[in-house]
Amino acid sequence: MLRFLTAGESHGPELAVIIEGVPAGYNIELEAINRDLARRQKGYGRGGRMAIEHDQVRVVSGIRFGRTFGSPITFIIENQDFKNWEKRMSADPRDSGEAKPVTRPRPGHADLAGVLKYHLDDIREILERASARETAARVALGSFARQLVAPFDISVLGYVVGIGNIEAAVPAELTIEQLAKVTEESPVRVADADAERAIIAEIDQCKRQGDTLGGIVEVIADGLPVGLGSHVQWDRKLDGRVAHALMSLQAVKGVEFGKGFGAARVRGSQLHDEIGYDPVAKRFTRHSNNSGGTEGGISTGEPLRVRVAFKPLSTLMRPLRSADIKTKAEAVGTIERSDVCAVPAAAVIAESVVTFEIVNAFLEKFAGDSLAEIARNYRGYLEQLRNY
Ligand code: EPS
Repeated sequence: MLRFLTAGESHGPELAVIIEGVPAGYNIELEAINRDLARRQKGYGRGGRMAIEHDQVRVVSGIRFGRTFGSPITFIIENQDFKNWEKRMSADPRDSGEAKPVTRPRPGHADLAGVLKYHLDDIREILERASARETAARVALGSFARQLVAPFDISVLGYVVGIGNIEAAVPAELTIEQLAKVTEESPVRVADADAERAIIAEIDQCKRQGDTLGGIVEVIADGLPVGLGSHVQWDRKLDGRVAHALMSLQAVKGVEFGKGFGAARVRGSQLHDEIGYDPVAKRFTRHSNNSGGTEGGISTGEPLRVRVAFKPLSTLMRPLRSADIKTKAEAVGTIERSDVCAVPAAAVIAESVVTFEIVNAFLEKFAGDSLAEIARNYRGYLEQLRNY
């Protein structure tokens, strides 16, 4: 199984991700990772920072001549903005007088809980790491992980199904490839032109009013074999692992699979996905996918479908009431440069973390130290299913 850690502050010199447990023998296309990093930087409603950054991975370990060989992989992503922050984010104690401390916590951000917990007197030491800048490292990770299942025809896509109170329709007839193409062309990653116009107008209005917007993202994973994850232990359940990964993203407030909260409002007879058998394909089939692709924490072989709710960003240009951490006087939250709406980027980020969890469950099931061994285990399992 893969393990990873990210490191880096939003205005520090670079972000890093170390990935351990990587099998040998995979050709890795760094340009594909850079393409996903560029997708994360797009989206209507972002602030000035994205014009400064040009996220690209630099490999410092684990890839030789374009191929993995079992060693831990380290990717570095440079923060171009660091040159504007060198003194204020310096590791050198002699620069400590260079930065005015941030003392007015923003409601909704990690600011206040963070300084109290870590006993700090400058909110910057919390906000730098709490920042969603960290998600660039997670997208590099997810995009790398995607390449580990590319030989097995698994595809994962994240897109937007609503921003604020505007819902975007998802045409049912579209294949996942078509949906990917349509949403990639949309500045707000939706597949509904009317909703796109309304969302852009809403973002513009929010910007004028110094406010922010959240939204809902859907991630679909197609091509999963039945049997990823397990019912036998709490921390092996696939949906639990995916939910944990999604809840760990900045600004996430809710996660639901398939019918999700709606499942609680209908009768069992209206919900559960009835079972059939296709003798030609020699596989069990389902008449619906209300479960969202898992039963008992195990993939059913139907597409995994999960929705994620992102709250509106907590940095407001017309700030909310707060209290200064130094003087304890009434104040308003600090104004930092920020985005009005980052939900289109969040779709790429959610796609990345779901990809990572699926790949990890895949590598757990078909474990091997090399691509050749994993492919053999995968083919053998498919054969076993056909002969069941
Ligand atoms: C963020 C605030 C903004 C965003 C940032 C997340 O940063 P800055 O204050 O430098 O403008 O741009 O997002 C990114 C840097 C990114 O790469 O997505 C925050 O407070 O979370």
